[in-house]
Amino acid sequence: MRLLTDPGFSIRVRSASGPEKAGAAATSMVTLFHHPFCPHSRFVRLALGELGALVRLVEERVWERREDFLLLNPAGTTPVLVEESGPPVPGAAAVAEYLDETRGLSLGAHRLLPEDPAARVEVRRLLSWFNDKFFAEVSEPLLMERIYRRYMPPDKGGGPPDTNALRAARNNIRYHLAYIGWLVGSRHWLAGDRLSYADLAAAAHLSVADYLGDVPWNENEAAKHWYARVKSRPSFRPLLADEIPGVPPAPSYADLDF
Ligand SMILES: N[C@@H](CCC(=O)N[C@@H](CS)C(=O)NCC(=O)O)C(=O)O
Repeated sequence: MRLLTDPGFSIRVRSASGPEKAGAAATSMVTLFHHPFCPHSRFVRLALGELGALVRLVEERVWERREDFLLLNPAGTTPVLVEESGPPVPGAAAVAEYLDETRGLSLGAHRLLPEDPAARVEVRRLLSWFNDKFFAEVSEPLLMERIYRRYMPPDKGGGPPDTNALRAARNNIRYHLAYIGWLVGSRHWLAGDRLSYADLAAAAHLSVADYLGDVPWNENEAAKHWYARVKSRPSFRPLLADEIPGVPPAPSYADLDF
């Protein structure tokens, strides 16, 4: 696969309110081992973007089970965040907690994991909803069948997509979309009044399906409007520039006014 973000390529991801608000995150570079279409990695890129962090992206093809990568994360999964001063942080949930612990306060009232314990529970509940449930039911089968299998050698699971898995994912996404629409019917953002990790996780997973043209946006206007709000944030821009050779994005993927 052509590298979509060259290893070693650094990007400054600015927060909506400008880099000055990024606090400590603005001065220290982090390295993210990721795949451009791994939704958990996309979630971390969005969180880093909201924090205004300076990020070096290293693309990882997990099916190669590279030894140096397994040393960072024995599970062999992306994402993994590495900072000079600390241990590798594996997995979206651990990274979310780590970023909150090390940088959350710099966002003040815009902290992505709110201060109130009850509000934190709701954000964590929805974070798991998207990173675990939505992933298992929708984004993992789409990613595996439509993207990863294209590039995996046959002995590692490469080959044509399993159409039954795709059909199930395309059916499952419909009730998730309805749930998002229901949530934003009574709240401004998914977990409450403010943008949180819940919005970033939901949008990250949906963005993979959206690239592939597998989101039936016409079924839920409220969910569509919520997604348009998240998609318009500066933190989302780098994701909209990602492309997979041989799999062009759906026409509305990068369109902020879709
Ligand atoms: N619980 C982990 C799951 C990460 C995960 O499943 N990543 C996928 C790509 S999005 C992966 O690396 N799959 C390869 C494998 O499971 O071996 C997280 O939340 O980050």
